[in-house]
Amino acid sequence: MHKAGFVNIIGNPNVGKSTLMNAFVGEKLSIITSKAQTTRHRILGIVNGEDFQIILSDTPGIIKPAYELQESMMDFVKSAFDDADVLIYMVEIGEKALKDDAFFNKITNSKIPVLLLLNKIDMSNQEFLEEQVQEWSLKVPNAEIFPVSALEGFNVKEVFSRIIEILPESPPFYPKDQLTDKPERFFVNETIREKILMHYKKEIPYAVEIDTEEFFEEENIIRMRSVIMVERDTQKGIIIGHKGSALKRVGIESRKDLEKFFGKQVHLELYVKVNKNWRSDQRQLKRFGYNQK
Ligand SMILES: Nc1nc2c(ncn2[C@@H]2O[C@H](COP(=O)(O)OP(=O)(O)O)[C@@H](O)[C@H]2O)c(=O)[nH]1
Ligand SMILES: [Mg+2]
Repeated sequence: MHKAGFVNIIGNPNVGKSTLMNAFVGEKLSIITSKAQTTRHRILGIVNGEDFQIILSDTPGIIKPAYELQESMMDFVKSAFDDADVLIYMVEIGEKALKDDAFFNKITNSKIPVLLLLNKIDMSNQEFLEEQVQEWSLKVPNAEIFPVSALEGFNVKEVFSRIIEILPESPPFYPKDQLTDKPERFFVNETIREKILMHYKKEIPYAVEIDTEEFFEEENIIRMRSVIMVERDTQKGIIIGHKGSALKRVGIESRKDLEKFFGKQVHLELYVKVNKNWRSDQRQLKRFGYNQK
């Protein structure tokens, strides 16, 4: 008997959704930072076994959209309800509730099995943990609750086993050697964006989109050229930094990560371009892989 299905991870920003997905897949498919809105897309991570295939989706954290890009991000979250066989609703220790009632009601009324993962328990104590489990079991009575630490891998295996139990009988949806639905260039873009989230402040990371124009694999090296797009001239200056030092750091750190990810030497050329208001431009958003409508 072969089991397969879709397991979709949703929750507030910054609760550890991407960390969990990477822990399951065993690869860094989703970038992780301590900032909200690190994840902008719905990313599939496929875990293959002899007699199962789990297709996980990592989604952006749930927010009230303020501009077109964020609306498209929330469409990715909505789509995660449509095809799920299992919903993972992730919350973190001490968190109150989803800020969005509509999403919250969808979870509590879900016909699909819901696993509520109470994450970051490495930062808690037993007493508070028990209190929290109690509280969540009242709030989401249709869920099975698992206290976990996605970062330290605590209880992650148990969740994994439970998912396999619940999954329907089905042939695989993807070839058994496939790890994700995203092309190689996507991971180049995301790696660079992670460094920008890490090293620049305030609105800068939110004004940035990456476009990898060239990805050319030779026998011993992969050559890439990527554009860092910003919305204004002043942002361009900040990205580049004094004598190019800030941009250089982004390049060096990205290249190191990409060499690890692809298992090959990487040559990465970066440049910065102003692209006014790309975040509110439907046509451009589409080109960058947002807007699924
Ligand atoms: N202490 C602790 N931190 C975690 C855990 N899981 C994730 N984090 C941290 O929480 C932050 C947000 O993680 P991320 O996976 O990007 O959250 P997402 O926005 O829900 O995808 C990062 O700084 C992670 O290192 C955990 O189990 N314990
Ligand atoms: Mg994320």
